[in-house]
Amino acid sequence: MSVVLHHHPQTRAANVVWLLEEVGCEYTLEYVDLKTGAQKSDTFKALNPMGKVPTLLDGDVVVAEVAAIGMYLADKYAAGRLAPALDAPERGAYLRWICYGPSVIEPGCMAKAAGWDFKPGSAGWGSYEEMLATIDVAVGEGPYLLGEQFTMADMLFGGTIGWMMQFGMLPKKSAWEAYVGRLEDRPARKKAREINAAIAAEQGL
Ligand SMILES: N[C@@H](CCC(=O)N[C@@H](CS)C(=O)NCC(=O)O)C(=O)O
Repeated sequence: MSVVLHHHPQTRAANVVWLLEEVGCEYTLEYVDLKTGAQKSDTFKALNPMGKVPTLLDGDVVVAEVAAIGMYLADKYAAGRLAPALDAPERGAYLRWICYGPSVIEPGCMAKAAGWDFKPGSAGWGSYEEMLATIDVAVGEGPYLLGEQFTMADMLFGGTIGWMMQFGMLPKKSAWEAYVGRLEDRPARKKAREINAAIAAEQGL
């Protein structure tokens, strides 16, 4: 088995277990003990100099950053099913919403929560209010970001807004909760939760 996810069940890596379950490739999980600082060891930093999980290995290929891991897995193991074809018109929206999570929602929510002083016109994540309006457009009528087709973009974008609503960094709008609820109901999502919970229990977390 060549796919190995360097993982901790109480981090962003937990979401990657869901991505792997949806993609359906074989994989193993390698527990990274954040408490002992294993993520900052020389061995781990040789894979990911940021010293962060998730970090995924597929044979000799190393992929870090949740969004990159999701795009990689969908293109390699679920092309046409979880990722639109390279020449499909849906590819534009697909890539846009995948990038929107880490490049706008995450820093935008962090800036708001931490009370950062910045110029929205100069910061890549812009104003919080415009971000909320854009999330409204993305979620739209649903059921998924691309309409009827569930894709990797839903796991990445939906995972991010679900997490942010849970931690009070985004408002709990009913349309957004209904969208995230549809994602939570997916069997692969439920299986990933069980896997993460079992590892957390095993590790005494
Ligand atoms: N931008 C990264 C963020 C990864 C990240 O922040 N991971 C955290 C856990 S959620 C981590 O490994 N923290 C341990 C540390 O920095 O020491 C991604 O999207 O994968």
